[in-house]
Amino acid sequence: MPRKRTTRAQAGGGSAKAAEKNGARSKSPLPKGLEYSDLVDYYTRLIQARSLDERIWALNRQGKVPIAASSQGHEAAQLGSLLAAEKDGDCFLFPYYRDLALKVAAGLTPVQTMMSFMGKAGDPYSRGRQFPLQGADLPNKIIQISNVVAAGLTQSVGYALGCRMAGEKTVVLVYFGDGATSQGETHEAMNFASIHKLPVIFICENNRYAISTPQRSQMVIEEVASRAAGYGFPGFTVDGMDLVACYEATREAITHARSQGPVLLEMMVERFMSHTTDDDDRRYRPEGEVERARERDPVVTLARTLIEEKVLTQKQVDEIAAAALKATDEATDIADASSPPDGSGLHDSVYSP
Ligand SMILES: Cc1ncc(C[n+]2csc(CCOP(=O)(O)OP(=O)(O)O)c2C)c(N)n1
Ligand SMILES: [Mg+2]
Repeated sequence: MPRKRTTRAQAGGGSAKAAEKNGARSKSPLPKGLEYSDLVDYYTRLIQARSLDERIWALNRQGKVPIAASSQGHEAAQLGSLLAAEKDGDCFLFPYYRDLALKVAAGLTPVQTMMSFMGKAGDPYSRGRQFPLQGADLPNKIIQISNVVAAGLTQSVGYALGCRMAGEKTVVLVYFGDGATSQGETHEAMNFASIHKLPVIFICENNRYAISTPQRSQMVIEEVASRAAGYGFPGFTVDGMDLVACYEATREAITHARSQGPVLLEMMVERFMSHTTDDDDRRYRPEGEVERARERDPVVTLARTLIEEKVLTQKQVDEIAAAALKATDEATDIADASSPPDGSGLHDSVYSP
């Protein structure tokens, strides 16, 4: 059974220009195809996503956002894999409800994000008619039809088959949680994709919880990645708190998927917040668990490394945070002042045979 664990140190940056200006030097060489300017760019996207995520949680407590699932702690997995997909240039994404950072980094603007979470007509996914960020964002090559756990896996496999039939070389990345692997649809999707050698990368963001159910109550195996052997394709376990490791694993998986068929990547992440804004994880998580997990927060570790590597100064890191906060403030005000859907488009985008 192929397995891989990555322990390499992270590296990151602030703005591409800043990386050049500070004379970035590489203590630990970056993997193939990766430049410091990429890490600088993705660090900046990560900070924007985190800023929006934190604001959304606060707006829920003010009664302005009905419900939200946070990606805090999952960002390195989401952005590392996206970086590989963007560099490839021909990938399509099927995220799940916890992939706010992925969607923001893929091109969703702060204003569009806030429109969606506040249920306003400016939501590009469903025009404020569904759960936040649920529907499709085709300009950014994203489909997430529903929050039904594991439903995205079969849909993504069908999409990959469609691409194959159309003669396209697209690789599909589908994201899901550890709990989703207990669903029958996961088996159906993986088995079908393997039989037809479809170009699908199954990305499990394993935070070891399905709401309040811990992993040990979902499966007796330690690694979800080991399930791939049962379907006859490779599976790897990756440190999902390490953006570079996730980039590297996904880059290799894209090459494999396009030429030989599916890959399962299990990215070990930490869920910093409760399951959703409706949940209180203090009722079921051991005391201190989240605090310990936060020591591996990619926001902190990436900033620390890029400063140590002299890619950025502390001042530049602070400027990135300030710019993100400003964009979040402006987007909040714009979305707050805008209108909900007025009902006239009720039948738009609804399937009619
Ligand atoms: C088919 C189905 N069953 C149950 C639910 C309720 N539900 C929503 S999220 C969730 C837990 C999923 O956990 P996991 O897949 O590990 O993802 P995570 O939220 O941890 O990222 C459940 C049971 C659902 N949405 N769909
Ligand atoms: Mg989970």
